[in-house]
Amino acid sequence: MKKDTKAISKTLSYWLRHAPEAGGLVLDPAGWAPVDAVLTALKRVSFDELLHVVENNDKQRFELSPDLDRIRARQGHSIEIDLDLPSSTPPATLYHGTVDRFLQAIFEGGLKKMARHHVHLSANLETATKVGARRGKPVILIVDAARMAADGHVFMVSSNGVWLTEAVPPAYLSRAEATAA
Ligand code: HQG
Repeated sequence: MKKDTKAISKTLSYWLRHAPEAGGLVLDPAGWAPVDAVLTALKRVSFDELLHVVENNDKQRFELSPDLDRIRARQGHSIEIDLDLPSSTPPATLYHGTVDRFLQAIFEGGLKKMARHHVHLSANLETATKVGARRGKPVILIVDAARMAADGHVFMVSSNGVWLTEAVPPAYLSRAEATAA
């Protein structure tokens, strides 16, 4: 009876962030897909099950429009989407979790958005540690967001609390002392 919510979530991430055509979907410029079309593409998933996936997703990756007619990913796209987020003043310090093998390139060229639309930063160490741990032993970088903002760098915060910016030059980066196992 219970569908695999994790599998549905992965499929949704793929369609809504990277490859809408794989689900036969067309996203509007802000990344919204019609819920009807998503349900048709998912096959045998009811609206209630979709709602369950959206509400229980561990990182609140998806959101529904207030009228429940449309769904989108809150961030993390590789396709061209205008999330239309206002710029926000960041906390003085933000964190980025990565791994040792990227450090040299990061300290030379700064944090880059790579395949995504923005560099993703976290307001807390715990989240950054989890993000880094996806790739191996996490290494945490401290971002001097206060100084970046003072120097004119623009920050946005997604509706699920991820801090986004274009790039973080090396001058604003330092390595946190290793605490994570
Ligand atoms: C690294 C997940 C070499 C960067 C997470 C990272 C997050 C560089 C990787 C969200 C570099 C990009 C984002 C440079 C950055 N040279 N490597 N100059 N600049 N890197 O996945 O921040 O599950 O695109 O350190 O929880 O790891 O998708 O970014 O290791 O919130 O919802 O290049 O993805 O959320 O990797 O993760 P990613 P990220 P979701």
